[in-house]
Amino acid sequence: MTERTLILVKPDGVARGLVGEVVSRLEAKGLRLVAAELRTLPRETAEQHYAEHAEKPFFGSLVDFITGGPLLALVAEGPRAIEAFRALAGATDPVKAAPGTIRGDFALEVQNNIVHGSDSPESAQREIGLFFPAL
Ligand code: IDP
Repeated sequence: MTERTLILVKPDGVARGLVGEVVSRLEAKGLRLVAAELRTLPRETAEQHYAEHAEKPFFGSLVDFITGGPLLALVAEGPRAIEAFRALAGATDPVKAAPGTIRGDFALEVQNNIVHGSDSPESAQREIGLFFPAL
């Protein structure tokens, strides 16, 4: 059964020239791109996207970071796409992420961890609706 997931190459990933690397890895895995757009997020969209973290101490910094430059928003699909991309991304904390994963290979700081991938079918539906309402 095909599933869709929302993926972001966050502003740190775009600034560091890692868009090609991320897209190449997900395509090599067999995920298929359905939508892609480079954009700078308004604060309101960022706050909605990360609403579950609104009470966390790092929320303000996270919103500053994710709105601080262009990001690449993607929708990809494939069998178990959500879990498949989370496995490619690696653990949230890049120091704990396994080498061979995107975060494990390219990041050191928990906030600036290169990519986002939806974590459940409910999140994917909500996030795809937020970023690509026409899909
Ligand atoms: P995920 O992106 O692996 O799903 P979440 O726990 O949902 O991880 O956190 C969302 C994002 O918030 C992370 O990807 C990271 O950018 C940031 N973040 C998470 N925990 C911290 C923290 O302790 N300090 C700063 N930023 C954090």
